[in-house]
Amino acid sequence: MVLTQTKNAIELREKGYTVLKNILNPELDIQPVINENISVLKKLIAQLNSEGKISNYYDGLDGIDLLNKFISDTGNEFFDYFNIFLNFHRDPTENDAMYIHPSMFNLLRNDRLLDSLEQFLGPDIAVNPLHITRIKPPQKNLPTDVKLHPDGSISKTNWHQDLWAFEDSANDTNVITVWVPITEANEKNGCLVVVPESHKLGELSTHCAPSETNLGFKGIPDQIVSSDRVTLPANPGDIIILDKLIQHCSLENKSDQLRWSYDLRYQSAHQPAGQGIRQPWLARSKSNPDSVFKTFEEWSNYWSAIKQTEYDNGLTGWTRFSLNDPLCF
Ligand SMILES: O=C(O)CCC(=O)C(=O)O
Repeated sequence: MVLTQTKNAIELREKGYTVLKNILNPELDIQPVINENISVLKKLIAQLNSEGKISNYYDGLDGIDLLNKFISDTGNEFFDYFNIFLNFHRDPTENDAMYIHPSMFNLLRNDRLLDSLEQFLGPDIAVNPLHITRIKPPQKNLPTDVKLHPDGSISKTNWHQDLWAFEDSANDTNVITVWVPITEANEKNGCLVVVPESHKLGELSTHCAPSETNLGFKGIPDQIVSSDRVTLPANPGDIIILDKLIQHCSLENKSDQLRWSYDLRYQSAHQPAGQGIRQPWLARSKSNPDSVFKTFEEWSNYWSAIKQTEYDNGLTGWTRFSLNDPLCF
């Protein structure tokens, strides 16, 4: 398939990233996601109090302030309730939480978003199941263990290339990261940083695994990342597209505000997702419109089936660490 050679498509190919301004409508597309997360959070707070797991009703706090305080207090303990990723770092259990709610399904197949992605992927667009929530309170408010071992979900994200999180089968898949800010992201509160053109090396750099002495996601050692680094501030409504091989990270949140984003992944349809048994699902198809997920129930059932299969069969991780690299010790 020949893709349109737009300015952004050329920039993505040449630099490994491109920023698209004002794609989403903050009121129509983003506010519903915020509202829904807050209502999920309020129910969770009531539930955790009734189960005796926390003893704080957060009276007097609402909206993003409530989310900020809750994540600051609880760290990653209950983060999965907000995560659009089903964690595979441990044996799956029946109780594993994930954020499966209608506003997220609506965001994933938002027409304004998909229209803007056709220039990179063509008219048949599938959602790759590797999508992640980042809700990052000010670093100074985080629990000490998170400060010491950033995990990327609620604290800074270390250097990495996204292909690291895919199986070999996806090496040739046309998959892109679509980074969607829910709150403003800037240099103070922890925006993305990229090394332009680092995708052109065409291969994975050393990625260090967490160890007993150094927990959390370690990624590419800072000393082998080029100093030619570009920060990418973004506003709600903008999206940032990343090549699967570009080296990138995010800065620490040194502000007093919450920094919140989603990194979604989309791919050309009918190519391997590289995510174990998790298959891509069609968000848009001009050639086969009947096979597109149209309802929230389809998406919810898709994740229930994945969860059940992984629960029944167990899981092996597929991230690609350079286990014996001396830089990692
Ligand atoms: O938002 C972040 O902290 C990191 C996002 C990221 O690594 C990605 O989009 O691949």
